[in-house]
Amino acid sequence: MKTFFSEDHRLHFPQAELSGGQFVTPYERPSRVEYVLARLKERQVGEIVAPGVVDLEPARKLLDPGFLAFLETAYDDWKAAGQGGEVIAAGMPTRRQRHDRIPRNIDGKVEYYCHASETAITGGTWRAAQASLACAQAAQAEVAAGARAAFALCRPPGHHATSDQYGGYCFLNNAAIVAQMMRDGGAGRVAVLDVDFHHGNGTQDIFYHRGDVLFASIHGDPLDSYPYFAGYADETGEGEGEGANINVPFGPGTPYGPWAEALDGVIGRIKDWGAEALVVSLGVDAYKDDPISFFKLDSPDFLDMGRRIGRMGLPTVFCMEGGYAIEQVGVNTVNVLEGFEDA
Ligand code: OKP
Ligand code: ZN
Repeated sequence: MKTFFSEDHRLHFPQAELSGGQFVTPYERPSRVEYVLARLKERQVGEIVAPGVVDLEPARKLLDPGFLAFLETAYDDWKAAGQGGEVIAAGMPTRRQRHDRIPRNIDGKVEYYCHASETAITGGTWRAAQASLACAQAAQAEVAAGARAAFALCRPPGHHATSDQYGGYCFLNNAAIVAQMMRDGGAGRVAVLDVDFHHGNGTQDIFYHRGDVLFASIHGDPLDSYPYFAGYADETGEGEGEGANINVPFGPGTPYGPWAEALDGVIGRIKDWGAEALVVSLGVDAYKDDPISFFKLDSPDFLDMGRRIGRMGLPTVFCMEGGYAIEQVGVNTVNVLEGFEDA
């Protein structure tokens, strides 16, 4: 299958991430994708192609236009206000506060549109986020044109971004936008399968009330892991969306056995529901040595995961999400794609 990749991801590389009370080099760093590219070439998975220009129209329709306008100028506005460093939210709207008024002050706007302060915005973040989305859109177009599958090597990732908040290293929800574009392209029902270690709270939130896009995720129990305030099994969707949201949380140390059993369960439900197309939020941080996660999947498990997904037989767009055991990110990611292809 083809990979869509843009060098512009490099424009997003904050100096630091707030982690454990210290500023550390961000886990979500440019070198992550180098390992994926190297492995794709080594295994000759397929052509690696630069995407066309981003189309923000689908994003404007699906997400809050005010949020997009904020992202576009946040860094410049921050600098214009005399702030010394990169854009970092020091606070966020809390329980019982006003969520219906958007501050005029840029510092306040940042707090309003952010849900996790580990994630900084730099001068190149907006362009990198758009390039990441462009990769996802090019992969979607490839599948719309008849390819069985395509891989969007997105960076920065997207699944924690909601329609109006960034955080968790994510700015634009690539997978959600692709799912909507598949709907607009004629697929009656689209499923998003999120295999990243972290719950895809952004994608869940965007489709929670909708019956035409199903979201399913296997992830670290929110009692024990970021994003903490979403991802419980009793979040099943609301209104039209009731029954179209599936969460399978697991605790620390979970190996591939139960994980794969959950995947089969989720796949069965996606089939029964009648999905016509699939988006995979492909994070490989369920890997045993991932520095910020706690599952125990091994590299061959990712091959098996890909096979199971491939046997669904659906047109599929893979969007890269997380994976921070840098040197293994390539092997694990490409294993999923290879498993998928020889399913
Ligand atoms: C993004 B994706 C590290 C805590 C990190 C944010 C994790 C974002 C993961 N001290 N918290 O889902 O891989
Ligand atoms: Zn993750």
